[in-house]
Amino acid sequence: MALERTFSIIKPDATRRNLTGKIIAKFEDAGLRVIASKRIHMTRAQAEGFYAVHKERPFFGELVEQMIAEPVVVQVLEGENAILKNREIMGATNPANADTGTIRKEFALSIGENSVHGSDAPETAAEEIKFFFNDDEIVG
Ligand code: DAT
Ligand code: MG
Repeated sequence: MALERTFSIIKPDATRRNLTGKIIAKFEDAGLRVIASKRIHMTRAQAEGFYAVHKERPFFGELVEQMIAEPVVVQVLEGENAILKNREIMGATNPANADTGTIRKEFALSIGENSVHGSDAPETAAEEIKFFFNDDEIVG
């Protein structure tokens, strides 16, 4: 399979606890390369736009509040089968269901404060990368 790109966010619950390096190490150890990275404090409009697919869900308000509470680190990860591989490294959405060794098992506080976001499919990966990065910020 050719190299693939996916989009990742290290969420506020993780940046607040200074876990950025430990999380990036998990990506790198699994063979994913960080080819774009920046620390930003998301605006409410950005968080609402990014998570628009969830806007009818009961947890939407809480999700937006959590995403804008502290800075985040947005990244593009590249590697073989990067989208699926990243989802495996992240673990299940609810940390109670996440496998041993995954980021969410080790670090997540709850289903909402679950430390990382990762794209779920090629189409969403492309959209999410574009949402936060210009082409010249990505150095593959
Ligand atoms: P994932 O982040 O694993 O792709 P998702 O796309 O279903 O999960 O949901 C996006 C985020 O919304 C998730 O990371 C945390 C939050 N969320 C999802 N389900 C939730 C729930 N039942 N209660 C609170 N927050 C939830
Ligand atoms: Mg999702």
